[in-house]
Amino acid sequence: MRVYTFTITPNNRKVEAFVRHFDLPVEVHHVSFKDKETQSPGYLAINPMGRVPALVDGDFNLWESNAILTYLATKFPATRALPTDARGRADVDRWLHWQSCHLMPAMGALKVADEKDESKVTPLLKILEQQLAGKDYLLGTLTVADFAVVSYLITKMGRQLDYSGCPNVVAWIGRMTALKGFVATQVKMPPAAA
Ligand SMILES: N[C@@H](CCC(=O)N[C@@H](CS)C(=O)NCC(=O)O)C(=O)O
Repeated sequence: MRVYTFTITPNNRKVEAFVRHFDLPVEVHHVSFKDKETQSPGYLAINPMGRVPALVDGDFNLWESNAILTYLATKFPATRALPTDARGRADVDRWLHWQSCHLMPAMGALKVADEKDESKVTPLLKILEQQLAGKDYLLGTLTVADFAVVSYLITKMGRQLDYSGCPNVVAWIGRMTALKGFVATQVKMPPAAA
């Protein structure tokens, strides 16, 4: 099994952190944007969107980061990162959809608004704060949903949000970033030129 990724973005980091956290037998291949690898015919045959991440498992190609997360958690049940009962699974799906339908656009709007307009993100942080009350992870125990959501909050922009009034979120981000998978996928920026 092979995953094509580019660690630095949240959709990629969530997948790579999951693979590394659980030491999954998945080869991690970092694509070269410089060489336009994601636009090559070979890669487009894997992912016609020409984006990363993507996963190849034998003759099965899968793209969309959250689909990759749930696939990996299903293939490797020892991760215990995806509930199998209907309600638990629906709960995970809820947070995965929330991440892609609400959190991601809100973070995108922030970028467009020159990183100053937090009006769309702040209410989402309050929802997370509520959800995390009395819990170590979004659903109590560690699931793929934690990987998907936190990856957006630990981007450069995510780290600059106003977390006042969100102690549960701050503690959870601390727990998540201490996980082996997130430590292993920290991007080391080159030192700024003097
Ligand atoms: N919804 C997709 C988004 C994939 C995506 O947009 N990937 C970006 C990096 S986060 C990419 O490959 N961008 C390069 C490009 O558009 O050429 C997912 O969650 O996997």
